[in-house]
Amino acid sequence: MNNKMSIIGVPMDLGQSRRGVDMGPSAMRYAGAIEKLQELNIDTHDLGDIPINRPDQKNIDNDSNLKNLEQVIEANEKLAEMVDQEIEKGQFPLVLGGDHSIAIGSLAGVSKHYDNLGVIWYDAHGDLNSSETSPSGNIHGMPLAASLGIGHEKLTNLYGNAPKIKPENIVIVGARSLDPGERELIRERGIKVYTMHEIDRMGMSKVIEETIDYLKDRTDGIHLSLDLDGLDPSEAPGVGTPVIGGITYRESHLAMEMLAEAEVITSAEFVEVNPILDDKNKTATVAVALMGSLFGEKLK
Ligand code: 6HN
Ligand code: MN
Ligand code: MN
Ligand code: MN
Repeated sequence: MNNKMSIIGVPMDLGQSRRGVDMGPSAMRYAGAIEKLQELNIDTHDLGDIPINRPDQKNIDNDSNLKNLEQVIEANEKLAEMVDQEIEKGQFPLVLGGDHSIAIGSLAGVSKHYDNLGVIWYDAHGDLNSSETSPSGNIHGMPLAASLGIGHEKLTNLYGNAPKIKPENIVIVGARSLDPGERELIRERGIKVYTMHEIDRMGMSKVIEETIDYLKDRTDGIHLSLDLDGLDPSEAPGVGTPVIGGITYRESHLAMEMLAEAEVITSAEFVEVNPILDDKNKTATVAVALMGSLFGEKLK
């Protein structure tokens, strides 16, 4: 793996409705993210947090029903540019969220450097809604769709023309809460999904083995987008949209170790850590432990 890493914090909570997820980057730094990476002899540069402009008041786009659209776009443009620049300099970008709407910016920046970017979407949700299908108007439920070129034009064409990624280059792991519009899209576009049912039946080991086999030949880089709500809320309670019956910490640890061994991940983000909803920073601590596994703790 690339041994030079740039950490970019995105204290964003405008892509959903629960306050506190803007403190995710601080919570993960407090839990020792930077020290963990340095212990692994990774040359780590913490670039700090991207400034987020808050709207003065409740802010719902008249035409599309999207919440805080302008602010989410502005922050994601900054993030995309930073991610793009860091990769250009030869750095591995590690983005700390913030709600999952920031994946729009991460993927827009990363995709500048790949013709066939692969994406592992580790999440209880598909995040495949558009303004038409969204039950909430929350942009954090839309980043994967936006990156595919589906949804509001200002989100799909953010920092470069749509689409940023191809449906056949995506693998969703951990899904257990999919809205009707998301299910339709998954069927229509043939997106590969390992739901909790498959994880239960096959075991995480086989799921990740297949994921790597599937993505390895067809892609030229793989972005890991890890939403902490992919894990079970008993082990990662500090998330805004928990769903019971999730992935265990051990399964996640194994998944990260297998990805480390295969040396396939070229960029990553850890999102949806909300310390206000957490139990003694447990979720940020889990996130940092998983970073350790992903970046080769066992291999050193
Ligand atoms: N996340 N599918 C729901 C929605 O509002 O669109 C939940 C989305 C959750 C998004 O956890 O990143
Ligand atoms: Mn998500
Ligand atoms: Mn989620
Ligand atoms: Mn281990």
